[in-house]
Amino acid sequence: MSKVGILMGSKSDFDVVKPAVSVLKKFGVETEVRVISAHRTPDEAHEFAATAKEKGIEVIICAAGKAAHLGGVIAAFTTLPVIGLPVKTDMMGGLDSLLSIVQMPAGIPVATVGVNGGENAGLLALQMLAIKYPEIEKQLVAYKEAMKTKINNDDEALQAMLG
Ligand code: RP5
Repeated sequence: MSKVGILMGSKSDFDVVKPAVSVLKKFGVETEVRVISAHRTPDEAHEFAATAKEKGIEVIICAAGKAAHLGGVIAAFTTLPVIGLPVKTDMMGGLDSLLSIVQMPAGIPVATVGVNGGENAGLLALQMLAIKYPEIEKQLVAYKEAMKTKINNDDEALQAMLG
């Protein structure tokens, strides 16, 4: 059974994290969801990253806001893929979080989704897992097919409305 670690720098990030947890659960992937901060609980961040692989975690999502160093710090201590999820902030609309996460120095990549992009963080983790798990790949194909149907139906309805 595949497993994804989902970390957030503060409990206040949880609303942004929820869609990632939901989509992973929907696809039958186990999650370990934790509040761990790069700055406030650095020892726990190190411990989590250093032991994630032996606990069966295959991808780690890190949500953080402001000076959002969680993803980078976790990526420093593991070879597992890390997905950064920037959290929207009052002061700068999340641009601070986005740049803190995406602008990693060469050698420590953090795959970064958009500001408050919780669902995409979950889906990207699923796409990574799908390389190894055919049952996840199958569900992703169905997910994309459903999306396509919805957009085509919306387009048809719009054409009908506009005459
Ligand atoms: C970051 O600071 C957290 O990821 C959060 O987005 C932000 C604010 O944290 P709180 O002050 O709400 O705990 O570390």
